[in-house]
Amino acid sequence: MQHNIIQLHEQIKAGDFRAIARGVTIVENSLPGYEALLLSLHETRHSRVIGITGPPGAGKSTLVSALLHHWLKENKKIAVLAVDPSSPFNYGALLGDRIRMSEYYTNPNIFIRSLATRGALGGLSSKIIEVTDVIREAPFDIILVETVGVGQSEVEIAGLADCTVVTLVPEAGDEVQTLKAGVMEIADIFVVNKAERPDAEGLYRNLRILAHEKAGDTDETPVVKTVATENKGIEELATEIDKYLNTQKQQPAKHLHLMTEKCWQLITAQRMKHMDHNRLKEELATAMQKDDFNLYAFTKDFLSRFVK
Ligand SMILES: Nc1nc2c(ncn2[C@@H]2O[C@H](COP(=O)(O)OP(=O)(O)OP(=O)(O)O)[C@@H](O)[C@H]2O)c(=O)[nH]1
Ligand SMILES: [Mg+2]
Repeated sequence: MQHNIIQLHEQIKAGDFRAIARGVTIVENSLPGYEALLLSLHETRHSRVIGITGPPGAGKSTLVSALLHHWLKENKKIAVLAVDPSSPFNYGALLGDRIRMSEYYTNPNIFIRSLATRGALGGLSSKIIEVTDVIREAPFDIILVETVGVGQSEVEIAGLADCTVVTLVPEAGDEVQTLKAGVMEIADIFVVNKAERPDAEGLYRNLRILAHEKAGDTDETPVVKTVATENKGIEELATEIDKYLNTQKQQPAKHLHLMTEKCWQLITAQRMKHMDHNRLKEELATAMQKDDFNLYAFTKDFLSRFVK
């Protein structure tokens, strides 16, 4: 391994913020040393990854900020990773309300980073997994990862977090009936945010019913009502997260399941690395001109040339 990567790894393990930021940049952009750094990571860290996901505007950042504030009071060391944030200044602005900005930039207990990997080659989810694992190497107690999405992307991040919090808002009330089965699968905790709204109760009840139906002989997925902007329900949410993480420790089968999901994402990304959607389209356009065009023959040939 390159000497500088060994050194960087040591600094990350020691919790040096500049080294962590550098490590994230290397991995995010697949810079030299990228693979060596990932290969040097250990799997014995104790930090817990909490995924906060949900549709755009559901209040994920506000929730993250409220949770962050809550845990800071307990002297926890926390990293926040925001994926595809609508505004890179989101957290700065949000935290500004709660913590003095100067403190936020110098507080040794908070590391905040956003990842703008829209359209990343090899897929976004593998990048999030890799970056999270780099941050996990540092001595944080908690890593909060905010990702946008309802649907596929949620399913993709299933293996990322030790605890996945799916955040919904009352407007989603009718959609709950049609929520993809995958979303039910990945939610360890549901949050009904903006719960001060009158229709929140309906969503809450629907989710409780769904959680009950899904449960079988395991515990029901908790549903927590929050008003993130007013810190309401945050304590309860933090308690549910703690509770979930504590029971999860005794569930090796779940851990194995999450690891399998993560590994699957990484394999998919590796296999797709040389794929190029535009190129595929161009080649198809040419191939389809021929009378003897066969999609399966084309696919076989394309794969043999691009998947190593
Ligand atoms: N009324 C009300 N507004 C809220 C609540 N929580 C968040 N908001 C507001 O909802 C808007 C979106 O909040 P964000 O925290 O940025 O939502 P987000 O899910 O992170 O949004 P994206 O990252 O853009 O997907 C902001 O104007 C918040 O102030 C809440 O509990 N009640
Ligand atoms: Mg946000």
